[in-house]
Parts: sequence; structure tokens; C-alpha cells
Amino acid sequence: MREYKIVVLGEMGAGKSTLVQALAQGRAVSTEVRNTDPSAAKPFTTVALDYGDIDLPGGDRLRLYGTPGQIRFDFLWPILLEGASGAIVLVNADAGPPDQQIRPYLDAVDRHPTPLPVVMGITRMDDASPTRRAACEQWLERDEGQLPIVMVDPRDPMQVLTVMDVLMSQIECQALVACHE
Ligand SMILES: Nc1nc2c(ncn2[C@@H]2O[C@H](COP(=O)(O)OP(=O)(O)OP(=O)(O)O)[C@@H](O)[C@H]2O)c(=O)[nH]1
Ligand SMILES: [Mg+2]
Repeated sequence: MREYKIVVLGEMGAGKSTLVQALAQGRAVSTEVRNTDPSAAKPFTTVALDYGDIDLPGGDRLRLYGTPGQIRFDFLWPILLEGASGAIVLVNADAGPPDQQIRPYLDAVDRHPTPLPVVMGITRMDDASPTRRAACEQWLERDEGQLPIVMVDPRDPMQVLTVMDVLMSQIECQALVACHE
């Protein structure tokens, strides 16, 4: 049996805790407290981590860790990334410009001691303002295809499984390349 540690990063309100809960079918451990950060209009925020796991049909296990999105918790990201097999970076379509939004989270992934397979997921396309949705679409068109990007509603377990599928392919691809080096 193989175990994969997957870490979910991204801006406050991008849906990291929601994604972990969806995959763990509501059984994830969370550390939500009342939000006092005026920059995000959300009632609760993660202050340590989310944790959920799921057994895959082939006998493998995914261990999913959601990070706190607030920059003041950036010291926690490398700690949670320790021993990771891959990362998901969520982009909140209803927040600031995507390229600026993801920068601190991708920087944390880049500082990881070994190259880490990453998938980016754009969330909240359903309720983003038309201007912000258009900014995301333009960003997608401009993207140079370095990292896979999928649109995902993290409330929907089937969509979350699709993201996991893309990430697992990235992880397998990297392992294959490493075998031939
Ligand atoms: N409409 C819509 N709501 C979403 C989507 N993704 C997440 N949400 C909602 O956004 C809210 C915030 O999501 P969280 O999962 O708490 O966000 P987070 O990334 O964990 O945020 P922090 O822990 O504060 O960094 C929840 O109420 C979710 O239901 C989406 O794609 N569409
Ligand atoms: Mg959270």
C-alpha cells in the first residue's frame, strides 16, 4: 500500500478546507476560528490545518492537509509541506489577480527541497463577478502551460476527485522521469 501526502495551499476563502472536507466525506479534522481579518468577508478561517484521508480503490491512501491561507501563517506552509508527494494550489476566481494571488503559495512550493508536482484549481467561478471571471479566463489563455490548471468547485466531491486524478498523474509522471535519470 502506498500513501500520498497532498498539501492544499491558496488564498483565504479559496476553498481549501471545503476541498479537504469534500474528499474526506465530512470526516476531516479542522481548526476553524471566527475570522477577525477584515480583508476577507468570511465568518471562519483555518488557523492551523485541515486533515482528511481517503482510501483509494487500489489500496493506496491519500492524506490531505489543508493549510491556513492567511499570510501571517506562512511559517506553517513549509512545515505542512514536509514529506509531501504533491500540492494543490487553489485560486479564488472572486479575489485579486490570479498571478499575484498564487505567488506566495507557489514560492512556498518552490522552496521545497525536492521538486513537487503541483496542480492549480480555480474555484468560485460560479459566483465571481463578471470582471473577475474575465480576468481568470484571460489568465488561463495567457498561461504558458507550465502547471496543469483545472476549474473546480471544491464543494463537489466528484470535481475534487478529478483534481486528485490530475495530481496523481503528475506524481506518477515525475516518478517515471526520476527512474530514468
Ligand atoms: N459558490 C462557491 N462557493 C465556494 C466555492 N469554493 C468554496 N466556496 C465557499 O467558500 C467558503 C470558504 O471556503 P473555505 O474552504 O473555508 O476557504 P479556505 O480556503 O479554507 O480559507 P481559509 O482557511 O480562511 O484560508 C465556504 O463557505 C465554501 O462553501 C466555489 O467554487 N463556489
Ligand atoms: Mg481553511
